[in-house]
Amino acid sequence: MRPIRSLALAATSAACLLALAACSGKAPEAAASASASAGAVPDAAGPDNAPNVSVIDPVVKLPAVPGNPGVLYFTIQQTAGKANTLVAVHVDGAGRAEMHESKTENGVSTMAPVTSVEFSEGKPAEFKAGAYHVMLFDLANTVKPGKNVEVTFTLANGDKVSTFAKVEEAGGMEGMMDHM
Ligand SMILES: [Cu+2]
Repeated sequence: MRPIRSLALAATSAACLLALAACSGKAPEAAASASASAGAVPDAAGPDNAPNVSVIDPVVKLPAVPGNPGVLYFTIQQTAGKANTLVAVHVDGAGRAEMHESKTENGVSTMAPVTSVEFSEGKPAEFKAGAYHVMLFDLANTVKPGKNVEVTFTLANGDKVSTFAKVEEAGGMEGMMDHM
């Protein structure tokens, strides 16, 4: 009989693989239907500033294993005006950036892409471990610890916010999984 500990470990890695598969795949139907503003096409030529909106503590966490996706954490907030919806994030040096939401049910962590995240005055959207996060695929090798990369946030109304995120190393195995 196998020790319980190795079984638990096996289960953990299976969940991890499943999560990674979800990351690289297409958005599940459930996630795609969640957004009311999914049909809104941001104006790419819109102004490069969203009034009253700011991004706090943006940080890119590199994957523990090169080639795996990295992750971007930040908080987006506003100080006045109508509620806003974040619909896209661009990170210099990442081939693709996807907004995801992590959930833990019955002790199993999963994540799925989301197309929009709302925030409003007094209700910032927090992108952090175990919650919303931005998954970064195809990271260029110029994205290194200690560097800053430009990050652009696009809102549903076409406004954009640009800032720089500092790049940090992942903390080993836990680092690789902590965005879940
Ligand atoms: Cu993810």
